[in-house]
Amino acid sequence: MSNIVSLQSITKRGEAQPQASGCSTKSSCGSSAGQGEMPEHVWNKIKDHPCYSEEAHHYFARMHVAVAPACNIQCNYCNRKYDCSNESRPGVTSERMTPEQAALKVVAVANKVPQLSVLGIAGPGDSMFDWRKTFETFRQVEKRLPDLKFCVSTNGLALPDHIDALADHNIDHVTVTINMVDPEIGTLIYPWIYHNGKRYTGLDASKILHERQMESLEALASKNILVKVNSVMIPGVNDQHLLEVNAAIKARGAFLHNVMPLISDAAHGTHFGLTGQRGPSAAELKDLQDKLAGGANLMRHCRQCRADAVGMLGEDLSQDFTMDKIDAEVEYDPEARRLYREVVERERADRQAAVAVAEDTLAATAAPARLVAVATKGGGRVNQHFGHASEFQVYEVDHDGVRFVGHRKVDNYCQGGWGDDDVLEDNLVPTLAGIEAVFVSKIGSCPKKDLAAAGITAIDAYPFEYIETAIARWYAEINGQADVALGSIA
Ligand code: CLF
Ligand code: SF4
Repeated sequence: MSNIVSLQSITKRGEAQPQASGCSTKSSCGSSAGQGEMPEHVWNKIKDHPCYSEEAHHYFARMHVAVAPACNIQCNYCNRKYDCSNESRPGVTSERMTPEQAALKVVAVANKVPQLSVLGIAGPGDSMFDWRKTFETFRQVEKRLPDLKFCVSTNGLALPDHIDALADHNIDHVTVTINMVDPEIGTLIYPWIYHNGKRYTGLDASKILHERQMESLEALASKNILVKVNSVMIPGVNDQHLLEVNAAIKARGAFLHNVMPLISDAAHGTHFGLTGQRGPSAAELKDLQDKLAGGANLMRHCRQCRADAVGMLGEDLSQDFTMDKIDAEVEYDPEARRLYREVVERERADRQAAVAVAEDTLAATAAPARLVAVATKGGGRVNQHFGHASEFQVYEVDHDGVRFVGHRKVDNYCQGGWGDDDVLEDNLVPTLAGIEAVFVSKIGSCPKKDLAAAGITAIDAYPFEYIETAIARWYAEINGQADVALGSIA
């Protein structure tokens, strides 16, 4: 079983052993600056939810249980696959399970992953079309772990029929995938839907889906259930249209808007993959997200999880918790999660103070914005070795502060103890395009030199410091403020 990252290992100075294995800071949706002006009751709902709060995703984990295989629509970007352990994208799962099995699995994960705060049901089909299994799973889990947050993700077609049941089960996080508010555009994304016992195609299908999605948003808002809208950005199909989607969902009370890039590959067997529809580049996605600033709050830290994802958002422990590895007699032990939460509360307060100091210092600079990447295992710190990173978190820094703007997945440079130059040249350098500096806890002299040759500066001078503090120090230094006094390692 993988070595689950503990907060102690995150905060400890010195490199830990390798593992086996969003929101803008200017918005009010749970930024790295914390609660801000957010009402207390909303903050309490999101502060430990890794998807609804960018800050929380440094500390807390989610898990999905794949109990809902049936779906009532066809999306051109979806092909639900089973027994697929090497792909990380929505709809993919290694195994389907019953609600009883799911409850056992949740207990097993909670005992091993103290960061766990949310149980989500995101398919592999549609959680609200397959509502019996979804609600039965929540009923079973609630009896064993009453403090876990529950969350569902749905296409919205069946959702209006289950609003009261969601409220009755205390489910206060619902994600609806909305890719259009113009049914003409919907015809390019949805070939058919199945509604009230009948199959619809073309414009009729898209109109019904659109009306049901809008009805859902209004009904959820009336029950004070927090709604996140996921939209898949499909270049040439709905990319610019997502500005209208953002306005429409904001008007109907959505709390967050998560624009995700289309994942398209012929090998996935999806309609878009087979017809050559491309996904957006990292730059195109960021450009659209920047245009959306000022509308509904944006989530930028989504990792497009599998239907059986387990762990912190940037990691996947799903293969450590397949049913064959779970003891049928497992009992829940709450102690590890309780202790972890105590440590997080202390750590959070410390980090927020450090971020405030960093922001004050940056306010005095007047240099252009820069994009940097950070290797982190969690805790909001620069705490991962360059060679062990399978993703980098991307931040933008200027006089307004340090803002999380996304992530880039990469292949591991370190392969069994050796650096792989081909991975560096063919994967890491192209993936880090546009990034000026990479913050790591440690890096060898060879990759450092090779990155420099590609125009990327590797920074290993701030191991285990808070991300914002490390970036602010570097930025102040390159802009001639070498004597800044920023918060240091806690
Ligand atoms: Fe799962 Fe979705 Fe709940 Fe999160 S995921 S049901 S809100 S607990 Fe999160 Fe995964 Fe992105 Fe979804 S990173 S795909 S946004
Ligand atoms: Fe696939 Fe979800 Fe679309 Fe259904 S709603 S076809 S499960 S992406």
